[in-house]
Amino acid sequence: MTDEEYMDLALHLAESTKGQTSPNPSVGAVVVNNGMIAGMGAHLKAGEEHAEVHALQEAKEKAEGGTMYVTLEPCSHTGKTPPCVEAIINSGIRRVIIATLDPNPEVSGSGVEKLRQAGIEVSIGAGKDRADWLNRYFMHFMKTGMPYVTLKTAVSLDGKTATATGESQWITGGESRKDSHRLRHKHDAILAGIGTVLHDDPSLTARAENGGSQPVRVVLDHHLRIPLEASMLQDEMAPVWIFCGSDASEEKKRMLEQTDAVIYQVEEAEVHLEEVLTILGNKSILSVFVEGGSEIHGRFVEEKRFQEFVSYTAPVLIGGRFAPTAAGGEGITRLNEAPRLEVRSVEQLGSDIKVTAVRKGE
Ligand code: AOF
Ligand code: ZN
Repeated sequence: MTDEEYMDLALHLAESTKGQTSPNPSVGAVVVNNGMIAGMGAHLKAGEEHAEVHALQEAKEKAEGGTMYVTLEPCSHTGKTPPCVEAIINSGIRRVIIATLDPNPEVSGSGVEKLRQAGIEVSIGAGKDRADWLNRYFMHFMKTGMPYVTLKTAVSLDGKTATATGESQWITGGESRKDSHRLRHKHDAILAGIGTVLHDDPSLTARAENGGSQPVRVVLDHHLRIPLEASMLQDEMAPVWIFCGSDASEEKKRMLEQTDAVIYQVEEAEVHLEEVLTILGNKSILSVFVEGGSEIHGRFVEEKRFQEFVSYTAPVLIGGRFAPTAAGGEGITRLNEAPRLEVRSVEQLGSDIKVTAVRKGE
């Protein structure tokens, strides 16, 4: 197998753990000696062994003189686990092929430096685009301290998220819905506005076919209008964090706290996105999946506080001046100020079309 093929395998290992390692990145490693795979590993959970350590444990003495393919620069610091570079140096590995550097300020280049100082041949960049894409939430968070925001919408071919009377279930088909459950599992939090909660009573849980992790459910609710009977306050499936403004009722706050919901009350009457995202970042939420509705999406778009947009478009036409579109609110008035995106992928899911696009320069 070629270097590219071994790195491809390491990337596969890493990609398959997406959604379970946060706040750590997803990382895969493969140890090869004399054209044979001696060990493979992936980081499975924050606090547990890193990918390199798993791969070296499997390779044992066969690591000596071998090559390691790893999707992220090996760490050089002692976090919850000891530095991987030491384990690599002690194993006798001679060559390390790294897909991309670790932006964590505790590592960032020093992993490579330590390996080189120990006389190990290091090369960087094979599979970089895929490795950066895979860990885009982690990379963004490490650079900005803010969560990576994905806006998700399900629309008709004419861009409507509901009929003028508010009917929205279901515009897109089963395949799209399954896919969006997989996307929920990959994020640390799902965010919705109170309008959506009052209208749909969504559970906001991730129900992927084979299970998966449950993101925190975040609701923006200036005046604490969420009913105590809301599904998400009853099901105990995942934490519920509610952001409200300064004039929210103390009594309602207490009643909600009895349901185990966590209330974040901000100092102003309105809850601002920047504050919400800052608080979420401080709580180690690296990624937020915004599931609307239209007004909430409008705010994220107007403020340009998002990195990615995922749309599921169904071949149905709704029409109607008052039927909501993917992003409501006031909208952008000048076209030259509209956020421009770059399409990463277009897929057909059943009879729907999924488009994944990222903001330019992100
Ligand atoms: C690696 N291999 O598999 C992972 C790395 O608290 P710790 O010890 O788990 O360290 C977490 C940091 O280590 C994390 O922020 C990131 O910089 C790096 N993750 N590094 O060499 C791995 N998961
Ligand atoms: Zn490590």
